[in-house]
Amino acid sequence: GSGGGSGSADKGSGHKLVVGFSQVGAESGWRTANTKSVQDAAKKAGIELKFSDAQQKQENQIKAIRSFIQQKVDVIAFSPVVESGWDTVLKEAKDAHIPVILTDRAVDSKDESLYVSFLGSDFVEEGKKAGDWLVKEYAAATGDVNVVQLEGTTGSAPANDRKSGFADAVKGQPKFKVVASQTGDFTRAKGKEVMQAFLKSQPKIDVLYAHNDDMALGAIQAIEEAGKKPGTDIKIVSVDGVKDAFTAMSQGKINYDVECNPLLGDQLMDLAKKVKAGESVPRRIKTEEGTFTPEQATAALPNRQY
Ligand code: GYE
Repeated sequence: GSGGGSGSADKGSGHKLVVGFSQVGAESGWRTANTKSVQDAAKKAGIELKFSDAQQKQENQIKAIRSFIQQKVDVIAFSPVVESGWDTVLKEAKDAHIPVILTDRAVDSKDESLYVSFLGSDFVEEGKKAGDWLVKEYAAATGDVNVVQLEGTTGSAPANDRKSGFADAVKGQPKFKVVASQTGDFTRAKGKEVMQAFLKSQPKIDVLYAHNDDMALGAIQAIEEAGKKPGTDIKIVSVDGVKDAFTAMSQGKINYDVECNPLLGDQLMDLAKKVKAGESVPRRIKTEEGTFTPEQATAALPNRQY
């Protein structure tokens, strides 16, 4: 400001780092926690965040990225709703010399020069953990174990990878039968709706594998409304580890939860600063995460942040 000097941490350039961030949407508890983490971290780091919510639509993300390019932001960060179809817009960012950081979800672009780093979970690993639990849980079972799967957003990295990781873990064991598999778009409402349809069309469901907690929570409502006991009549394995799921676990309604950490904000802002300063950054930064049994979830519940 005039006469006062900046006195801030902007390293004498007088220019605050500007990051354009295109978020997927607000489809789940995980997403809400992720958005808050990114916004809080930007504030803390003294970074100006231009935030845009794509409402789960790729076309909105492409528009947002183009607008960030026009505004000449320093760095673009985004969580791609689906994996495919990004090359053109990422090339535009590259031509404008604006570095792009992928956060949370990946793209399938062959050209690795289109982004500098990818910060997020290993979704294949998460799917494997869910499948490993199933294999152990039913180690003694001799008959068929009928599984229904609620998939995440069609074409998204977590839906693709959680499906394939799970399939890998159970392959070679023909007793595990995925009898129905459909997208619930990572939302509670859709999770409930699709589970209702599964309950009508499937005479015997032993296990529900949900690609995220919100769909599992929606499915729990459908199961209860059908007069069945979630966690007992139908066992449930899910992914994320949000507070509402931990509450359901403490009530015996979810049997196992694979953690996916949404608190990526600080690492993302750190990356943005380094990229802008011309420092080299790792191409891939994986989030560390665990798994929760009902006992572990119940113990973690009082301190769970999201
Ligand atoms: O698991 C789900 C959200 O991309 C990891 O997106 C994220 C997923 C998360 O809607 O709840």
